[in-house]
Amino acid sequence: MRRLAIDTLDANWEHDHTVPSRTLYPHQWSWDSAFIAVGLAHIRPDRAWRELHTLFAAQWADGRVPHIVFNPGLRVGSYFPGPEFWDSAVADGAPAAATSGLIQPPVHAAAAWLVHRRAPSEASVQALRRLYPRLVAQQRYFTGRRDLGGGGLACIVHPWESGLDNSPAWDTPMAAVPADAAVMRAYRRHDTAHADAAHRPTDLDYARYIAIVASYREQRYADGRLARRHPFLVECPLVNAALGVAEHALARIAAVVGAEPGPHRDRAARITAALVDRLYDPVTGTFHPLDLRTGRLIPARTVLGLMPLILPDLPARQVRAVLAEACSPRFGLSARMDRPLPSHDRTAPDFEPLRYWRGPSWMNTNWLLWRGLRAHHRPDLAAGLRESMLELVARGGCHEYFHPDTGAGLGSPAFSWTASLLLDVLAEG
Ligand code: 2M8
Repeated sequence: MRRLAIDTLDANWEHDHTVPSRTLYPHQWSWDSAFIAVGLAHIRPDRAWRELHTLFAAQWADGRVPHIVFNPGLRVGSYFPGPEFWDSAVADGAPAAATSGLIQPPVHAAAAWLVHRRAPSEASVQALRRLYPRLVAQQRYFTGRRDLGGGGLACIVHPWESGLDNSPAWDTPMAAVPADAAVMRAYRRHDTAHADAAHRPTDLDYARYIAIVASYREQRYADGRLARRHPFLVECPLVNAALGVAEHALARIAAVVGAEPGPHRDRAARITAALVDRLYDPVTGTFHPLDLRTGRLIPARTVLGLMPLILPDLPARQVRAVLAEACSPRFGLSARMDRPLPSHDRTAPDFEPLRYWRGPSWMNTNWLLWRGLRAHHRPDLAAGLRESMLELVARGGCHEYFHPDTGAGLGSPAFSWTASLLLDVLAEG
């Protein structure tokens, strides 16, 4: 399995970064690179740092780390929506490289810390020194310009920013975005040429994705007026949990690079408190995204609701509640489990075992949960989850996602974060 993972990562290495998949995603993706760096630390630490440096070289002046950095060497049409659609050059402070204008969950500080801890050296300290101010600027972007709700959490302005593109969590806010599936006739989708359309978002989903980007692009990706006019404004439990974890990681990095850890710890505590205050529902006993346009929590119970477990300072009451939710028949976590957790509540009527983020199991959300279980001292559950992840990849290969019941591989067959997180899970038994 280790060999398969290394071969997959080597085959996806592209001069200064790793592509998530040669076919489906041939550019550089933000949170993929963080997960990839975690795995590379076990085999090629120099490449892990290169991965992160390349990504942060495309950071915008306002601190945002774009969710896609386009490879200028690829032909037009190698991904949709490509650089010509995003037109990042319209924005003030965009880098020379063509990028998207969106973000993804800020898992990079935690990844950088894990890479250093796995392979500490003079070079890793230098790498942390170089990344630290950039990671701090990334946090500032989220807690400053993106605190559109004014409650101390960051807001996402597109489902793609959550990383869980077509999660049922986004159905209600997406339904309010005016769009017509027919507009997709003017474009050629790249994903459905490489994966089964029944496993992917629909054309109507895509029409809405495109409409939301167009609205942001019209504002030249400036955040100032979003609160008044943008069609999608949501506080996501995963993005904000990652934001809090990043402050904890930055406190540790600060101690290595000679900066002040205290302010990071204070900010971490504030983010956790805001997350519990704004996104936790004592009635359902889980976390939900908050739709800022309606002021309501989104009722769908998806794997997003479990992600705050990655916060080491999550209060005991919420830890208990999230564990109960994860161990319920909705997600099936246990010390002896056949399959990792699905991306959506198995008992929900809109659970779709084959379609992307609407049911299939994914390695990254399970890996995050595994880390959370260890942080909260549940070695029994962490071991059960670990075994199920190893079994999944042993049977299905390094696929992008998996059927949550049969374990059959779906999406890209040679997917980088599945390979890299497998290396991490194998190493830390
Ligand atoms: C998927 O998202 C992209 C858009 O960003 C797509 O569907 O084309 C998601 O799974 C996302 O989480 C991931 O980062 C990306 C690349 O693996 O693919």
